[in-house]
Amino acid sequence: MQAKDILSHFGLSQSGDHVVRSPIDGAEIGRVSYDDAKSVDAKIKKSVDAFLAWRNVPAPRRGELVRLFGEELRANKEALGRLVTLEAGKILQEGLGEVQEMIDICDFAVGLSRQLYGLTIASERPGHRMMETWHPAGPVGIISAFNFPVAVWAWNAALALVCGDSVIWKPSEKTPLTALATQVLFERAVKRFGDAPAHLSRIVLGLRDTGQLLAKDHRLPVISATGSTRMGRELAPVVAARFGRSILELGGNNAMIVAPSAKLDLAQRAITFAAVGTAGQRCTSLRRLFVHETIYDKLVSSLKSIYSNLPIGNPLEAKTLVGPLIDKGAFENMERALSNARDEGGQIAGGGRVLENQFPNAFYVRPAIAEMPNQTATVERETFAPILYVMRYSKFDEAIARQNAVPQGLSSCVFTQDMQEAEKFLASGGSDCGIANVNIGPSGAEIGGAFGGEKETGGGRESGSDSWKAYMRRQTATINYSDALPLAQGIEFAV
Ligand code: UN1
Repeated sequence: MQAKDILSHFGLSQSGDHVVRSPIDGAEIGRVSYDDAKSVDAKIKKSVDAFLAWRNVPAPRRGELVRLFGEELRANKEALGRLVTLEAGKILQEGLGEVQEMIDICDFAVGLSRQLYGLTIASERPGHRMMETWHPAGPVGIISAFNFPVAVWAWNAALALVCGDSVIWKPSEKTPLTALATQVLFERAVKRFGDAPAHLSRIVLGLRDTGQLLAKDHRLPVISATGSTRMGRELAPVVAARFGRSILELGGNNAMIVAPSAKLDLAQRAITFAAVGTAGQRCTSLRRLFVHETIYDKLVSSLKSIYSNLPIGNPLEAKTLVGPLIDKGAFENMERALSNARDEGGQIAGGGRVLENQFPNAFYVRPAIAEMPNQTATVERETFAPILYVMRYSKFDEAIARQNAVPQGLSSCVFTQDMQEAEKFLASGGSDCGIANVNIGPSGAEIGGAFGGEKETGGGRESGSDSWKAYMRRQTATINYSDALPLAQGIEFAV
């Protein structure tokens, strides 16, 4: 199925002033029109109206809408997964996996719609009862990135919808078509549901300034934004200035420690998937590898041989494991990082553009391994490309300290069979990241856990566990069923 067929499968028009190009070959795959401040304002107004009606629908009934949406996703997994591949350039297996991640979060949210539990709290006063109730927060603004063009929206939207919120989505300007296709599936679910308010989910298209319009708007009490740390730094103060709540999922600089006892065959596979999968363009991609000095040569030489045989090419072809970078800017960033790493004493294997003749308007690269003398300034920065910085270590505690010594704090992992090391890694003095794994790579998290990280990663949590609480407002209620009016803290106030 070509882009044209997929777009007509979703009934999407192909007109508009802005051309959308596939990173696979640089060809035009669609056109869209951008919103302006006036249309964004009108859409936010409609989101507010939708919220006011939706918040009164019982939560399990709201779950039914998300269940129907999950059914639409199941029925269209292949088409939407392919569109993800065409528009974002990730291999088809990962495009399909992304849609599966949407389906999974829908299932999770349906269950959650019957479990929005609050606490009952013991009151210190006689004849009183205290309780905590979670109420819908309001319309939620969702700003998403190109690399997970639909799954990350779904993490937010599926939870927000069962929590009684409406959603308004600004997808990356690099991937608007997958967003529009998702919206079509959502509208089908709304139709089958019957009596949901109109405009429960809206899309606004545009560049950074469109995201800023959402960030600024006091009618959106929650803004969930995924992207670079630079983006978060611009956006968070704008939301904070109006006392809005941000859920931030920003840059990562994820590490793996490989200890002497590690099962190297598993570690190698985990490293390769995490470092070169999605062409190194996941926020959870593996970027830093700390290898114990006794196994360093063995592991690094086998990684180099795996890297030299990686199938790089068209992500729609089944044998491909590494697709293109998203655009020229991404390629230039990779080149710059490699040249800086070289200047800092790094030994680089791989890197550079490939398949230039076959795809002159696309940017395929050979993933790179950069053996670094230490954790230099370049290693401390997140470069959204398949570069793996490798360093040796001698003491486990020192490896943990170096892992933590970067500004970002998203994902981390250790490969070890030594229980003491594994437990140390997970203990309070261990990894400082939001995600810490043992004998699993840093990427490819399941939806059931809370997803996000600390420090420059932004501190937000999305997806599983109790992340849903960020989409609701908490109300503490105290009820007096006595005939007296005792004051808390024993205060006497006779009138
Ligand atoms: C992202 O790159 O923004 O854990 C999200 C993972 C995926 C999500 C990544 N489930 O790698």
